[in-house]
Amino acid sequence: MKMQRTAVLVKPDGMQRGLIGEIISRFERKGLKLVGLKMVQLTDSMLSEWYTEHKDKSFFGDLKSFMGQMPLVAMAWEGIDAVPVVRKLVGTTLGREAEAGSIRGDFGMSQQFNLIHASSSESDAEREIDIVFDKNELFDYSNVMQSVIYADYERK
Ligand code: FUP
Repeated sequence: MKMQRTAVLVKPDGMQRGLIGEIISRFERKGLKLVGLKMVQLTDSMLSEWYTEHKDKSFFGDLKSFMGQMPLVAMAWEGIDAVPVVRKLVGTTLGREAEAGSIRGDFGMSQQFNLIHASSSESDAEREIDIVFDKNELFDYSNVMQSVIYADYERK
């Protein structure tokens, strides 16, 4: 049980399909706290850093041009165990197989066009947040909702 921040991108297909509000709404109603939000067009070098684990894969070039084609909505969300919590809400990579009830499971059919990115580990989250956000674009503030979302002992 650990307070974490995680990075989310609404991908080009999610942007084009008008899913920004739906995605934000799902994280809000879960009880996560929005600590960063911006629109950004990722450059090739930002994407090379972002997808460094896939740099030797055959789909690396395609993935980067897909992701760099237009501005995206980038977010940082905070909560206890936010990294795995957000991954669960997002669902597994391939939309056709993703669990019903998850974002990809409810809205997607594709592998590359899977609507949304969410960090897969705490270290990835730190790296990804750093790629997209300047320090002064990330916020620390108290949100009254947090006191009804977590018990006192969880917030310590
Ligand atoms: P995920 O963590 O679920 O976003 O997925 P991965 O890190 O496994 O893959 C990163 C992105 O590469 C996915 F969004 C989909 C894309 N991808 C392809 O386009 N082709 C492939 O063969 C595998 C992944």
